Amino acid sequence: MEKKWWKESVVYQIYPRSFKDSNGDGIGDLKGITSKLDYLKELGIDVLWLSPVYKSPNDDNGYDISDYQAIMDEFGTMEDWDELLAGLHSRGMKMMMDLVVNHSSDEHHWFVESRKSKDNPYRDYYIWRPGKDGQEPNNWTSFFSGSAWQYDEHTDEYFLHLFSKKQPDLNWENPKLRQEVYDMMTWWLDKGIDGFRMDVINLISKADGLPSSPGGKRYDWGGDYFMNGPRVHEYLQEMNSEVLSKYDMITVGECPGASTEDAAQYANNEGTELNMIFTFEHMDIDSGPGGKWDVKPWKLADLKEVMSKWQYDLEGKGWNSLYLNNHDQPRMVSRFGDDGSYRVESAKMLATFLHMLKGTPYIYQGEEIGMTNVRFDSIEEYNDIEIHNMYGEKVIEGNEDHQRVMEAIYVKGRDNARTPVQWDDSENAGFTTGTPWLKVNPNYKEINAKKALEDKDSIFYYYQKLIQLRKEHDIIVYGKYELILEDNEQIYAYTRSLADEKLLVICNFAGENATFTLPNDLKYGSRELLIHNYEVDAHEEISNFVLKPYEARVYLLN
Ligand code: TEU
Ligand code: CA
Repeated sequence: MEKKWWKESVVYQIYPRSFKDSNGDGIGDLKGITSKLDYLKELGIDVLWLSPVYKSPNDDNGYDISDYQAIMDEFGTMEDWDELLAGLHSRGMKMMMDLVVNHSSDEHHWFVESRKSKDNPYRDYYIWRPGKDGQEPNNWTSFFSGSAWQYDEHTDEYFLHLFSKKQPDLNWENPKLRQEVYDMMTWWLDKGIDGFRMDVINLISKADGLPSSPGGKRYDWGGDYFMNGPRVHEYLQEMNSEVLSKYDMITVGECPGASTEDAAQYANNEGTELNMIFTFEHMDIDSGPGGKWDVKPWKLADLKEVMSKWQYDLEGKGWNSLYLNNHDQPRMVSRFGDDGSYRVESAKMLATFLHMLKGTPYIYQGEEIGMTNVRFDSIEEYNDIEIHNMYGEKVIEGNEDHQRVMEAIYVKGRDNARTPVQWDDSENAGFTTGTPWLKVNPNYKEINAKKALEDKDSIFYYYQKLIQLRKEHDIIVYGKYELILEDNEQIYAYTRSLADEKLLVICNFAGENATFTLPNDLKYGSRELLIHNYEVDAHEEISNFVLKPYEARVYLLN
């Protein structure tokens, strides 16, 4: 068990556009974040992950970067950024920047040059191919619907874009491009940042020859040819030796389609690549064979299986990251809990479940006050490019039922997570004095940070307690995980073990009472209730008891 500060940390993710607007233009900004640093300190988080704040035409809200070394005008200036970093550091918090280098914006000067001619020095910074029989070079579909290739008349070739057509993929095969990326990373690290969250970093190496997917559709999923590709570990090891190994920093790679075997290499204990990765496996348990928008009810058995697999498979080999939502995912309380009658109880239960697992926990803005999904009446009220492209393909071109697609958006759409943070019960939830870029969730009068701070039993203070416990008990960070009561359909229970101590984590995922029975082989001398989301009678025996809806308890056993 090697001790590391980034294992002991809790990370808080900010999606700057939606966090806090300081100047009334309706868009969250850097000064807005700086004005809330005391709030974050009060919560107790260690590291702030800032979703992209770089110059961008905002086709994908900053994940399309046109200048990696400048700040987006709407978010402020480099001086504002310096002030934010200083504000974090002076309060003992760290800053992790988003690194988006699988692709850039088509407005990045590299791409502006690249498309000029086939012999331009920047041509090979991107992935250009001639068409095949008057069609795209292969049949890959983009994450955001349609072909992953865009034709460019000027040089009569196509360029690859796994995301929007304004996000051309960078060509990592080109050592010059790689060096530019490393230099840029070094520049930020020398400015004093403490880490990087790396956007879809396991997509940077594409299979030789870019073969078409064997699936029969016009545009088909080609993930086998670009997820965890042939040279990805080589690139990350190079990045590690050129940049990462020179700093005491935190790194997390976003890795859709990575298995635990892949993860054991990306996040290996020897530290030759990254500290940890984001898996997507638990985010897929409510998707049918048709993918993300093919919504199906999820099962506790699936959650147990996926989470336990990641806990067991990385034990002694690598480190996990822990999250239940982010800017791309629905709100966790709406998805895995109950955002109606048991919103507070279930939000606390889910937080307990996640923070007691082995790994570094990530909190997404608004999670700490139990923010929920949103339902807008019309498609026009949505902003997300993924939602609009999908709606266009399915409803406008594909004649699917409008209402059915809207229902899927209500459950899975990324804008669920992107409505402005609800600060108080004043107009627009105190997010802006102007008109917010995306509508505020109408439940802000009930759910907001001001109210949470005034209520000692709020979700906010529950998170504060969870984070404090992490600082007080090594076992929460380093204890070994073991699933118990595997077949129980209501309760997810597990233990963590370190030296003579055991942590017993009991979470009722059901909206009704559930009976907990302690496994016979779990012996202990003394016990201490560390955290709980309902009143508990101190003398209650734990060999057998009834849990209330969404009840969670953590016992420390000796
Ligand atoms: O996301 C990549 C990714 O694979 C998914 O999260 C994807 O956007 C979503 O599930 C679609 O269903 C990263 C960023 O987190 C996301 O915001 C960006 O749009 C995307 O990369 C492109 O940069
Ligand atoms: Ca603003």
